[in-house]
Amino acid sequence: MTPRERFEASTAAARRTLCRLAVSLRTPRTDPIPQSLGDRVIRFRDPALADQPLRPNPAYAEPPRTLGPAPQQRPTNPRFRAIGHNYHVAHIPIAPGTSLYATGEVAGPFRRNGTVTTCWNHDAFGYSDKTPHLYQSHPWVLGVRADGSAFGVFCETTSRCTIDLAAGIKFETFGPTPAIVVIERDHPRDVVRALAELTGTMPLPPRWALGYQQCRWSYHPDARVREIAQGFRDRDIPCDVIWLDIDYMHEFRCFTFDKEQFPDPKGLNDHLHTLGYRAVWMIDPGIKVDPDYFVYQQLTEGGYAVTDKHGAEYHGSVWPGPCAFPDFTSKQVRHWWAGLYKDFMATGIDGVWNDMNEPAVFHVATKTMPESNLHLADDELGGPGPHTLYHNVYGMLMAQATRDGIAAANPDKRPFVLTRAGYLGSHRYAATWTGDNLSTWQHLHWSIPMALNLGLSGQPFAGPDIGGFGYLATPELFARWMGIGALLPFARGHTNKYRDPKADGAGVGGDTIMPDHEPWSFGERTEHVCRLAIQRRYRLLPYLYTLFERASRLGDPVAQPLFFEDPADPKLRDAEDSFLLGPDVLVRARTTRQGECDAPMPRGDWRRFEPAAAHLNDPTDADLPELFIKAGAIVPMGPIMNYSDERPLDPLTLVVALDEHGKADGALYEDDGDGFAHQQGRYLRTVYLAETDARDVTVRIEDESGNMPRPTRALHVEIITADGRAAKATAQDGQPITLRLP
Ligand code: NBV
Repeated sequence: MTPRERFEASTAAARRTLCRLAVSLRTPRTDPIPQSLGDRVIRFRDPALADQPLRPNPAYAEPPRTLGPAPQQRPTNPRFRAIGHNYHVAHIPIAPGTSLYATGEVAGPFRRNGTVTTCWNHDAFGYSDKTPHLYQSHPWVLGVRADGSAFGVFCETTSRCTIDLAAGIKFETFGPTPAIVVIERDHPRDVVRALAELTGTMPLPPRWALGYQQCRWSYHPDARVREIAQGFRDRDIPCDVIWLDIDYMHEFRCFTFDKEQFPDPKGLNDHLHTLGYRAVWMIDPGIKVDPDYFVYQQLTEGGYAVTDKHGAEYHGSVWPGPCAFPDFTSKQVRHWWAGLYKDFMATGIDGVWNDMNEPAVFHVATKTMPESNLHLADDELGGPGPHTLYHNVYGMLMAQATRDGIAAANPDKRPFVLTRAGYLGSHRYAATWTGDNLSTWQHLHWSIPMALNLGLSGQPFAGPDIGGFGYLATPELFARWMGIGALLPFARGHTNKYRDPKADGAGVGGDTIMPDHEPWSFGERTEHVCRLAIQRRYRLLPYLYTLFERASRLGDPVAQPLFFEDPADPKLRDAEDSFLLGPDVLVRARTTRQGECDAPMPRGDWRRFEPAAAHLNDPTDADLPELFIKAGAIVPMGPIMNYSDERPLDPLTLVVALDEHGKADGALYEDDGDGFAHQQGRYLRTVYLAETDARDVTVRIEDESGNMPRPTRALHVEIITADGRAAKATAQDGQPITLRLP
């Protein structure tokens, strides 16, 4: 059967099922039907609709198995209500003192109580806290009760839905009957881990993707790309990745190169590689309608495009003018799309950036394709159906196909994809950024809570456009933003092409070109702060990589909210300008022009440390967030490098903060930084332990695992004492080392 025949057969079947399922106006029922999906993971169904088949949901890494009925009475029992067969409400009451988080990619307050978020992927240039929906959909809420115990609620729907947190948790869905899945745990971190058991974890990215990355819309022609790349090296500002935005394409045709401006993409990528860079190039979903263009030819010949409600190829306008859109809901189409990356990647491209995949469409009020458009959708996704069912997962499925494509093109390398649109679970395929923010203090402030809420929604690899995308940054704002952005999981500077975003309301068309937004574009002082900010990131890379490995194994967010440290402390619940990097490092940032950091410190003893600047209190460093290490922790650091694999990790520095018992410990994870040998055991995980005997502190290896040999290297130990003094000593890694406390 061709995809189209299959589609027609199944839409007829779907229509028959819908008729059978149509329900009339019903009165509310209060006893949901609970099924166990695992230890304290319960799926609730509306009792009135329990005979209806549930639609599969692509948030799950594997379809979850039901293990039988679950106990009836829980504080989080949802109450269901339905009107007709297409409108459902699930209400989950919350106890006083419960704080709510997550809800995916959202601007506005970090704690989400009182907010309403709509899940409907949307091209949201210059968004604000009033924008109902941004680029991604995560119908998922994390609740932290007064006693610090926690729960998570997932509304199993891909349709448009609102998450109303005004009074308890209310999901309103506009589509087929959803089930509600509730996860109960004693600590919020464990809820996020349990979510990762259902939705999968982020695969370990290549280490270079943790470095600083430089983008703009667009660096062109190729000589400008080379100039930017050289600019970082000449100024000793570390940078791992240069990004190529849409202007490299021939008239915005994906998988082509502009012959005049980019005559030799392979030569350009080779050159970037020589300087130690990786190159990430953009691919959008809109395929120019042009019978002479090979991608469009294959798309139409295969019948791979999304169609309108009559079954004709749908065309919507994007960058190249009228475009057709691959139907990523079909495995066959994803396979075809993946294949397109073979030649593209052969030019030496290292990673791919999927933009506009909400999918964004120009010149229509909805900014996307009609909801009546039709998708081929495989049975695993729920079978053929209208765009309204698949809109929110379109971007995730595109990222999946992209990841498959670049993995097949470079089977020995870890794929790196960045996606703008996403759905709960898209961390399995791609990292993300928070879209077209603006160069304002408000947007700088939001960048922390946005990354935190994405982390609590299962996406650990996220960050903002550093400096802000729209508008011209000021030197002060840019410096401050770099200080913060360089400590968030995904660290990329980016800016708009045009300076006047009002030109057509979408940042397009104004003819004033945005001035440069590189770290050196705002004068010497800003350049100095940016250099320090990025150097800090590179010194912390061994720790960051250890956190990413933990995220890929357990699902822990890399950037974590302060309340992870003490979930029962109500004072930590609203912290927006301070966050934890993993369990052991605390970041306190200034996100307003004049003000100081507002957040309280969590309990316990935290000590200032400074990885890059010469002095803790250098006045030019006031733009950099303060960094603290937790008493009882050991944080591994590396040397400053121009790029992440410029040199081996030598010397390895251990920053040690002893607790009140004179002890500390901490882990370091290492592997080749790329490839898959780590999956066969070629890694080294070392747990270092510091113990005190009178005034002597001995630091030694407590545990090691993995079969990567320990590199021969120097070990620097720095003990930060409670009064801020430091004891330092050097030895050979692998040997115990003893220091006298000052
Ligand atoms: O490809 C151009 C831009 C890109 O730079 C930006 O990061 C995306 O979010 N893209 C949006 C399309 C144009 C936006 C106005």
